[in-house]
Amino acid sequence: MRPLALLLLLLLPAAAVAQEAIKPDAHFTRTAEMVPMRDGVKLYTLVFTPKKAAGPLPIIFLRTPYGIDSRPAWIFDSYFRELADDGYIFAFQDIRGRFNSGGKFVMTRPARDPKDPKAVDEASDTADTIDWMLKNTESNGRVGMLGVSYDGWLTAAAMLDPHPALKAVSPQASPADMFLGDDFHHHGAFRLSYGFEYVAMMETDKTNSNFRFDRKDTFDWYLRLGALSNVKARHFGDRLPTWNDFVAHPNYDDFWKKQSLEPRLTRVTVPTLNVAGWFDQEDFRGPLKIYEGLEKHDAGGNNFLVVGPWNHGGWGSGPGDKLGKIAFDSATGKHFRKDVQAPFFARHLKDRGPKERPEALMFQTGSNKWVPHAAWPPKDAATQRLYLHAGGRMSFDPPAAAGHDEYLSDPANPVPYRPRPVTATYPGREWKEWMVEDQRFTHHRPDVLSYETDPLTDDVTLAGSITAKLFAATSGTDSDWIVRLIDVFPEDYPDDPTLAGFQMLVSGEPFRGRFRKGFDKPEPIEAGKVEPYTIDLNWSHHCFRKGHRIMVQVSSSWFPLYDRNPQKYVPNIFEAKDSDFVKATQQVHRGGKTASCVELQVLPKK
Ligand code: PG9
Repeated sequence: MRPLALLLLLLLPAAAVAQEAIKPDAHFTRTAEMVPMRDGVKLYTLVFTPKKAAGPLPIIFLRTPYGIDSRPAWIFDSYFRELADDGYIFAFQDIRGRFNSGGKFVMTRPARDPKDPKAVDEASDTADTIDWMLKNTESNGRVGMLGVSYDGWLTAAAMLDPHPALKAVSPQASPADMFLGDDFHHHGAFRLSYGFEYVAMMETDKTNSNFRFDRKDTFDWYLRLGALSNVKARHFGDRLPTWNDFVAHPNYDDFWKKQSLEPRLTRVTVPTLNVAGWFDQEDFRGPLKIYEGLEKHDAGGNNFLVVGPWNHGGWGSGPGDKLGKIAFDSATGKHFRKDVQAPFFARHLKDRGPKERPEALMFQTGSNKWVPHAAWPPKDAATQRLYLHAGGRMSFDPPAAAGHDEYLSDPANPVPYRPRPVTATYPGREWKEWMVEDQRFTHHRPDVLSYETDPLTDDVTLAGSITAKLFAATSGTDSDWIVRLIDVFPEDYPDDPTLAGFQMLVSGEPFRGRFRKGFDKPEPIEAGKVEPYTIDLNWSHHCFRKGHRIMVQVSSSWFPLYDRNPQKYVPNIFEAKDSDFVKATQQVHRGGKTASCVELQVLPKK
């Protein structure tokens, strides 16, 4: 920059340098339409066409169940800012049965029967709307779709059965399978607080309505609620269809299998940018499984993955330089929106910008850097086992002798998943940040086993899957096993003294013991019998720095994130009675033929 220009810039008031806000009414011509679908139902759709468009533009299309009228006010200055600067027609739609649209809402509606010409689903509604937009807007004939979570799932549904004009998609934080992972269950354990509060929000009426708790601490509220059978009796009756489905389908039956995206990931239809956040409290497994499923069919090299240090949708607004107390040393969200998301759509909808992009652009937590990978998981990552030892120790060497540790799991006093008070999910900030809470609040609870390594003498960098292999026994006839992998910061931490000794959650997952032979085959556990349990803790790209310790915590409840296991086998936990909940003595075995461990995919040392 020339010295005079630099001087002028320095003299300008800060506000004048800041980006000019996009005012939807000033920048765009807005039209509101009721767009007819093939079955006659009409969907409320807003179209924003830039007033200063030089020629036909592509369309960016977002569909949502959360109401579109309030979106434009904020989205053009955050999630869509760089796209708006590039120039697109933007279309937003309330899906069937929500807000101003007609028809009936069905939670994550299964794909339609292709043999039934009258059938509709989210892909057909998308296709009918794209048809309408091609006829009613001055577009260049190309459409891109993106969205976070439910909006991401709608994008994925459209991608699996695409309209020919759909040329690029970015499903972001989309659930893939609601029984195995994502919003409603993880490995068969029911996500109580989220499932309850989300269903109340979505199905009480056509708009978003938050459940009114009469206690600030929902930990206490859910504990007083007791057995899940009390939900209908005291609160929902039979009014909320998705709650009725939870009760009617406690196992991985066709109801769940039919709505899973995983069996349908058999071809890459259009260039696909999959996006996930390492600290996503709702849908982390989904986007990874969508990427992994599509990748098996990606001969054309059109399927990509980006994972950043974000909570659910955290890349959509703000700088993304921090989450809770954990700093990331750069504006990761801004970088994603400007240098990844906008160029992806510009390439496929406008033939502009670089053709090449990394197969997997992964933010390495712990070392705080973006790492482009040619394959994910990287080919040189090798499996290493961290074994549980006596005295709360953990090591890459197996123990010399066998033994076990035990604790009493009491459903009347479950382990909280975040420090109390556990405020309601909606609205609230705490839900968005609990995954970066210091895990010391459960360390040394008598019903939580903790194992940790010595301080590491070198960095240990995970790149790929984490799998806990527990050998465990219960005095009950059903049991949950929850495993958390934790990065323990050094006690002397001059980089940020407030993080001295901090226990940072890298990954955590439950496993409902009754499903050890298959999620569709629940079976009682034989009391006292040591059995193997394999718990998938998903992918990670975390660097445990030299001087840190690796910790594992094992427990049998994580409440009210997950419902409590009665610990006595009942055919359907949603119909359990309060009297079915019993204490159980839990054993975790180590060494010998029952050496519990965590398998980690680790990068070779540099
Ligand atoms: N996690 C939410 C969700 C997605 C899909 C189905 C049910 C819930 C969301 O944030 O949209």
